[in-house]
Amino acid sequence: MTETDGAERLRDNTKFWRVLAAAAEVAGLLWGKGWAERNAGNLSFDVTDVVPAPDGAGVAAGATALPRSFPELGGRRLLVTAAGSRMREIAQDPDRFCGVLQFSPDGSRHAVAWRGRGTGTFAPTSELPSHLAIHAALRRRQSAHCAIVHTHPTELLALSHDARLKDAAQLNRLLSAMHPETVVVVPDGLALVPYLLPGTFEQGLAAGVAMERHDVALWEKHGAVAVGAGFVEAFDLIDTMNAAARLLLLCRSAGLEPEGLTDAQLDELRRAGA
Ligand code: 2HA
Ligand code: ZN
Repeated sequence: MTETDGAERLRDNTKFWRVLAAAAEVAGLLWGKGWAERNAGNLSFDVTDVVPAPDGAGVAAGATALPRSFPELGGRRLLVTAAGSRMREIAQDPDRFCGVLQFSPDGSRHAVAWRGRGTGTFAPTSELPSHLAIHAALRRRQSAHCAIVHTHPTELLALSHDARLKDAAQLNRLLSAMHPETVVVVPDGLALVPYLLPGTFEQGLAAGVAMERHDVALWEKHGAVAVGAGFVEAFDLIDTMNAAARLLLLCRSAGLEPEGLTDAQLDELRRAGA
């Protein structure tokens, strides 16, 4: 399909516009939270079941070749935010700052199937490797989750600079003791991904591995990422974990060492949620 045909076909696609509306809503929340300086953060959504396959379904030979293929993504379509786009802009104009990528049947290449309104060309987010690796992990998990949110949540990031908190179990214990809600909303806790150069394939693959068993991950000294049925659900996971981090830092900055929930109280919470 040409990009113009794509726009024609998507005009009356209510489900597609709902995805864009949710992207706009969450982009506004991220900006409002102060987690989205300049072009920080990016979003993606597997729209394979929402956006029909382009005519001829093939991805032209001129399509972008990936450094490695993601067979799980073969033939699929992903909505992704544009390189350099700002969350505060996406909140206003989601159809201008998002595009749809169509993957080749073997998942080794992608082409722009829809480039958004008003832009000459569409270049996907610099964090595309992590989005691809995480969507591939979701397919391997046979997850129904379609949405990925990456952002820079201030308090979680501050904690990721604490050299004493390099161990995910220890960090999760600390966060859940601060805030019962974390046990309810993120029962498996978050994964910790050691710092790697943002936007690299190496970082993306590490992000994908972390999401094999988790719905939310903290990327050391960089940001957080979460998956969910929709953008709002993914946002909620980061928001809940960040609330626990904020409480911890607030206590510490007030000079008090928080008592936290006891092991017995945490066990009781887990049993209640099970
Ligand atoms: O898209 O968040 O990690 C900008 C970033 C880089
Ligand atoms: Zn980032």
